[in-house]
Amino acid sequence: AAAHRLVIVRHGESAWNQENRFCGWFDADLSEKGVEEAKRGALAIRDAGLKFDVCYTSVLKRAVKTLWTIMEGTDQMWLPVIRTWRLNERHYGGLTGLNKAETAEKHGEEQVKIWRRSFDIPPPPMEKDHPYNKVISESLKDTIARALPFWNDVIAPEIKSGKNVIIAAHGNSLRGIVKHLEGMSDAAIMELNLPTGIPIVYELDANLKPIKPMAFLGDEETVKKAMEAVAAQGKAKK
Ligand code: DG2
Repeated sequence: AAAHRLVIVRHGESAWNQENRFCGWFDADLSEKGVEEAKRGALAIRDAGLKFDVCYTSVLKRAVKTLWTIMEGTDQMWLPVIRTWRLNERHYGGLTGLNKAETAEKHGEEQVKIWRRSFDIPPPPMEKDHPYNKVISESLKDTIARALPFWNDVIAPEIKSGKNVIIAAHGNSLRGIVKHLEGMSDAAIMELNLPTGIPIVYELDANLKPIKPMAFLGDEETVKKAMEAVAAQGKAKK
């Protein structure tokens, strides 16, 4: 039997997910569809009867609002919420703001897949005159390096002490946590896309190793469609 349970959820669709633009640390809001996705996620958690003791999220509003929506929809508005930049999306550097399909047309789908999904290759750095000028960019590896200390020092001890935890964060910050939990290889993580707004439940043993594959909360059709949509983002428009 599972010793612990963990729920992770990628925020609902953001305005920039909708426009298919690399977002990273840009503080895009949820789109209308994203708000609906978050509400649907909340209902799935409510229907599964899941209760929490503490919530973790990033300092980006698409994740924070998704968490609020879940807290409201499950009648757990009283829960403590801890926000940290360590759970932020990975910084997309010079790609920030660019359209993903146009970038694939310009640089090729293979290159865009490497930028989006590879483990240790960061996107190009921002130019001095980049509209979102902060000269940083992070690979998934860099993202894990700053997210994992928070997991190890704060979240894991809480789970081990018996608390029910939910984390509302981002495609790539959560891919980092999933890679760590499941001990996935650098190659395997490349193929993993997380859908927006669909809660994922992990059953963990006493050492926080998953005893089963991740389980999506929601109807099968919704889950399948969402995963296909994320995978299609880096394909050039035909
Ligand atoms: C997306 C992920 O992050 O993009 O930064 O554009 O999860 O905050 O919407 P999120 C972004 P991909 O790695 O899927 O291109």
